[in-house]
Amino acid sequence: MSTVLPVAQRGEDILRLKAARVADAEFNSDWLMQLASAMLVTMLERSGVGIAAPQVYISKRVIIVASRPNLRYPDAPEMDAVVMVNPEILEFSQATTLGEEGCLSVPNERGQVQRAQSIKVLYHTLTGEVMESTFEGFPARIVQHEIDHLNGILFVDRLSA
Ligand code: K1U
Ligand code: ZN
Repeated sequence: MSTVLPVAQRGEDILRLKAARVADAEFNSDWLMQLASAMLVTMLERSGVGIAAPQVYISKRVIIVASRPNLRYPDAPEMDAVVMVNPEILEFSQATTLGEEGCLSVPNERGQVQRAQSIKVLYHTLTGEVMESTFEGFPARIVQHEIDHLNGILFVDRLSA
């Protein structure tokens, strides 16, 4: 049983670091499995659609993406949660889209952020398998938001004046 973890809030240094890659020796480890499980429980408890390890005070390149329809994106697909380790965006579409974002680390603030409409992502599973997937629309937005967290960027940094 995983515990709900505290979520780092805007202003805390951990959110501004570039997170470290997960090492080969960490794949399939109890530690990595427990981290992913605790991140999932924390995301669900906060009703989030994504979460990144730095938000739970672990500066490692692990994210979870779990799109579902919501008030802002009623047509968003319902996804099983996907855990991505060491994700890298290989391709950004030229087409961009403006859409509303929120953040578990920036409570009570929402903003319009311009993001690529679709992206191709390479990532590892928890066991180290290499995957390549294309995401469109709201799921692509969540992936970009979460990878920003791994690079110390918050959505508020991307708001146009
Ligand atoms: O990383 C996070 O802080 C989680 C964040 C993910 C996210 C939401 C919206 C756009 C991009 C990334 C959240 O889950 S915020 C809460 C939320 O469920 C939500 C907010 C705005 C629109 C839809 C959902
Ligand atoms: Zn966030």
